[in-house]
Amino acid sequence: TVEVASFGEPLIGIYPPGGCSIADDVPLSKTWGGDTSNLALAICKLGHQSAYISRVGDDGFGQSFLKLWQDAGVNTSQVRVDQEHRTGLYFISYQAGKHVFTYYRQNSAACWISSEDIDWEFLREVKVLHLSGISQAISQQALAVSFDLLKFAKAHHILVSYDVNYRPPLWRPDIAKAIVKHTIEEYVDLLEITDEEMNVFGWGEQPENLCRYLARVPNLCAVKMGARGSYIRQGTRELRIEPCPIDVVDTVGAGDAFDAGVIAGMLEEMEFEQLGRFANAVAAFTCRDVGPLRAQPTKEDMQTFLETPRSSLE
Ligand code: KDG
Repeated sequence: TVEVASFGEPLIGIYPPGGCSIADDVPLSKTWGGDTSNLALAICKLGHQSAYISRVGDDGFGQSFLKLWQDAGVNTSQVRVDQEHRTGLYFISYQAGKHVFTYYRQNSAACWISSEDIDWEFLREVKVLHLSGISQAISQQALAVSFDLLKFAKAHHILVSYDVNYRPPLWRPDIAKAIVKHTIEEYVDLLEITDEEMNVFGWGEQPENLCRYLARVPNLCAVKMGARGSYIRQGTRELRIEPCPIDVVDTVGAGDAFDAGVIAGMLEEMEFEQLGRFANAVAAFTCRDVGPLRAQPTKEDMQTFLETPRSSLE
């Protein structure tokens, strides 16, 4: 049976060599991306079963996504092929040491998702539903589907994992804030957010503040702080996790991998501290190669990584 259903938009990513911009005269490479697709793939690599809920275009990119998911073991029974709209794209530029995304995703196949696409009987069996702010921001249809999914999850005691993943080009800040707040307060059990996003939404930069703000504290709050590590809170327990000592090649997809670590940790009923360290390490491991997928760890990778003494990693 499928343990995790992930809902959102898969995106083909086109990127220049490290440190370059798409404006430079350089050859570009292709990767598969999209936060929730990255998550579904990471869940399988960590030894769990996932399904993806979306639409792809009837084009080479859509076909390559279906093949990618099927080869990795992601259940694609909830992915529809849309005959009229294309698979979305994004370009990655590196500017001043940061990556900047340029989207070609307006009116993409995933924007046209409908609640009628979904086999609700199938969904009843899953343990965790994962989605993000991006899944809600891409279109009115996707937003409506997100709330149908959230309501269904609540009614059937399916755990909801939600990554804020705020992308300013996709929606107006006031609308984003209202929807993200409403989603968190009403539906979310596992919340994943970055310290930057907390700041943008006015919840301060200290992770401790977020939990104070929330009316109904989700079961677990995880704050991703990039090179400063992460923070998790569950009930009255809290933990700051130091960054793992690794050589960072590329951080794209690290946040998605972190979420997969949190979900896998929950499924494996890891103890609070162990779960935090595990998610933090899954994210770090993913930064060791280019793009969101190449360095996603397996369960065995994680065992070795977490058992290796720090000094031999440095
Ligand atoms: O987390 C990585 C994603 O941001 C990337 O794959 C692209 O999903 C993406 C988005 O919409 O920004």
